[in-house]
Amino acid sequence: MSRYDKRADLIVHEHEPFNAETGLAALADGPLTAADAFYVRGHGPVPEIDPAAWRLRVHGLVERELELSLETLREGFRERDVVATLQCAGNRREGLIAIRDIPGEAPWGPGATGTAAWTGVALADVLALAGPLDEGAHVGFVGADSSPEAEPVQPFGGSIPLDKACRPEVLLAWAMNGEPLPPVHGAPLRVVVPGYIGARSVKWLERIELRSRPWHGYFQHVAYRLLPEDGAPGPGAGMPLGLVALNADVLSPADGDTVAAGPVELRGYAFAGGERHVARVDVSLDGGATWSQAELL
Ligand SMILES: Nc1nc2c(c(=O)[nH]1)N[C@H]1C(S)=C(S)[C@@H](COP(=O)(O)O)O[C@H]1N2
Ligand SMILES: [Mo]
Repeated sequence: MSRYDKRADLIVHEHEPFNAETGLAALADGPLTAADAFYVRGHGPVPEIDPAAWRLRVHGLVERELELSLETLREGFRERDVVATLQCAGNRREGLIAIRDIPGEAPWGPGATGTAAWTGVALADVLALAGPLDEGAHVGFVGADSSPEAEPVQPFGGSIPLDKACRPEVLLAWAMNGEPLPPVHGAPLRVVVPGYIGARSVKWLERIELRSRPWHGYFQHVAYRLLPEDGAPGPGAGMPLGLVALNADVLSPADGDTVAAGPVELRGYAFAGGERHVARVDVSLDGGATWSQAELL
């Protein structure tokens, strides 16, 4: 066990704030990723939160402002379970950096992703109680952590469109794989937005703000954006990232491994956010010259 009760086989990119990806063997182990193997992406120190004093504020373009304790969330709303993949927008950045450097960003391999069973309440149920006003088109989330990486220094935040927020798979979660949510993963409560880049699944959630426009904070208006080839990062430059783009990787055998002649069982993942389900997987053994459809086991 290392820091934050993580297994020793995590690949640590940064110690403070703690940033580490799931070991490839752990990721290839099965469809669910154990909490002690799950990747961690943080932009500031893990905040210390007293769960008894903690409240979730829901405000902005709503009929009724809410202030909810954990007890009210647990007792006042229907509990739901969702199995969902989180994937950092920086997943597999190592491969991009091999082509052109991305200054100041960690060279994440294919392990900045993981799938867990999350338990909590549907964001939609909480929003229904608050009553979004007609002008409310985006749902903003703010965490309790403060990020010195942001300009100016500010809490981590982001937003998703209201129509996504009202879908039943978007959770306010207090448990991960049947255990209380670990502090490093956002306890006492985090958002889980299946299909969107991990950055929208805000940890240590303190505030939900109904807005007419997308989130204007650093982590959506400046960072986590897609830039044209010759574009420079800056406020509003490029387009905000949203749904995770279709991507895939082979986890085992590892790059450079020698394998015996004959059939080889490959392990890996293919994932696309939103309604674009992965229909098939093709494999090339000759660097992309020819492809054959994989038989999925
Ligand atoms: N409050 C807060 N929420 C956050 C972050 C953060 O730094 N602070 N990082 C985001 C990013 S970029 C990702 S990829 C996921 C990672 O979630 P995990 O650390 O539980 O794997 O959390 C997101 N939520
Ligand atoms: Mo991320």
